[in-house]
Amino acid sequence: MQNTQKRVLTIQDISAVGRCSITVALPIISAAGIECSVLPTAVLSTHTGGFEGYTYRDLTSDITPIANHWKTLGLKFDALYTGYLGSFEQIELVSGIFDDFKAPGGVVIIDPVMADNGVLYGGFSSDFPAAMAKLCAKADVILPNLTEAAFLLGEEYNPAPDKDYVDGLLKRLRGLGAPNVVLTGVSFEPGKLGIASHNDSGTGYFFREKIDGYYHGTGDVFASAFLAKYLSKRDLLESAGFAANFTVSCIIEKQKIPGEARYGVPFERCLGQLAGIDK
Ligand code: PXL
Repeated sequence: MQNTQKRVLTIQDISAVGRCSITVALPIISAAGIECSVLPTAVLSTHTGGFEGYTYRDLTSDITPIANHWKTLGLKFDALYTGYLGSFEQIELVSGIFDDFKAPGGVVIIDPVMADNGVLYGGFSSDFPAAMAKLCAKADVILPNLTEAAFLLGEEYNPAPDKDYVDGLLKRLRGLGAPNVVLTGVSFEPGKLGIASHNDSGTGYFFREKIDGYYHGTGDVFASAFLAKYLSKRDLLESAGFAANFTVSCIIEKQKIPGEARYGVPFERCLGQLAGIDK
């Protein structure tokens, strides 16, 4: 048994219903044996992807007092992980939190949640991606999907990427400043879907059989499982492959249970796969 336990801070919203952001990150990271602290940036009654009339309580003004209290405790985190951030001001504050709370040897992992299938999520203005790109310069690892990658770079979305395009995209993403990039939603042939990774050691790919359909919250499942594995192994492609396999397991469970996509995937049934990966 190790005599230390890794400690993570995740900074994103609480969507009370719909299995995404903190309600996904906290259980997944905890199941991997890692302590997970949370900095909630907003509380919503549901996420914004498929529900009408959701409530939104902005917690931006709580961020600095929370951080100030933590400073008095001398807290540091082995990883800081951000997902959905709701405003320019939150991006600015989060940037300062990276500076103040990253432990020596710690990592910043940014999932630049803001878009999918060629379009920005509702509520994000067209200049938001540039601010997110600036934040990404402070990350050790960024985890965009293909749409977010295009928005981060100010490029047109390419709905049918080939390998040359993806290889170029990975290099341009790295040019934003993060030394490790994992691109999700990559497909070069019908029936296969996966990820591409890129860092100093080179470019790697990992594919699984494509499962048709839309599964809400799987980006957050992927990012949380990636973080859990990466913290113990620090191997980019292996961690991304592990997270892809975990996400596919959750989708397979979803297919066994009838239910609306907007309520997310039953990752709870797969948490056992995470036990012991911190060792
Ligand atoms: O799963 C990403 C996510 C997180 N938080 C909120 C969202 C979404 C995606 O729609 O709406 C509030």
